[in-house]
Amino acid sequence: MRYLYFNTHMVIIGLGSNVGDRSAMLDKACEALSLILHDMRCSQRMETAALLPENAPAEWDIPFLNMAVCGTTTLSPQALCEKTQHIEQKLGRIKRGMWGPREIDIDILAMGETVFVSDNLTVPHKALLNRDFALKPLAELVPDWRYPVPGEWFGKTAREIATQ
Ligand code: PH2
Ligand code: MG
Ligand code: MG
Repeated sequence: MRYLYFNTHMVIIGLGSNVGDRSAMLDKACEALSLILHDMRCSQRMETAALLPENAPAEWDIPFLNMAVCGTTTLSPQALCEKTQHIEQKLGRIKRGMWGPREIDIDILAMGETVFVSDNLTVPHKALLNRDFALKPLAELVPDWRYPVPGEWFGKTAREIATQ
């Protein structure tokens, strides 16, 4: 017997840029993501101060333009991550070390109720709860999404978490 089996996930992806023409970078990233996601929607864009490690060089302190997009996909977390990293490369992201300035950063913030943990990818994003520049656009797009990781925040909506 032949059959077809897949899960459709609602995915939220965070975008950030603080090098070069930030708006143009976000435009290009959104265009590329719209070819991967179904029914894609975009949040507003917001300028945010760079969150930096304590010993970061002063010249890394460049404001970001952040936003998020949401849509649906049947890709697995790993397969989606491979695609987003490929888009980063195609748009000319240069590696400058952890938290360094970046032409474009494309991070999977959440995939519906999925919890996925591996060496190089964690969904929901590890730092989501601590980062306003990710939480706010996410809450704008999917205010009723519920945090799926067991623990203190389990079951809380994006709206509730973002206004804490
Ligand atoms: N991304 C980082 C580190 N710091 N700061 C802001 N404001 N926005 C970001 O997207 C960001 C950051 C690492 O991914
Ligand atoms: Mg990031
Ligand atoms: Mg990243």
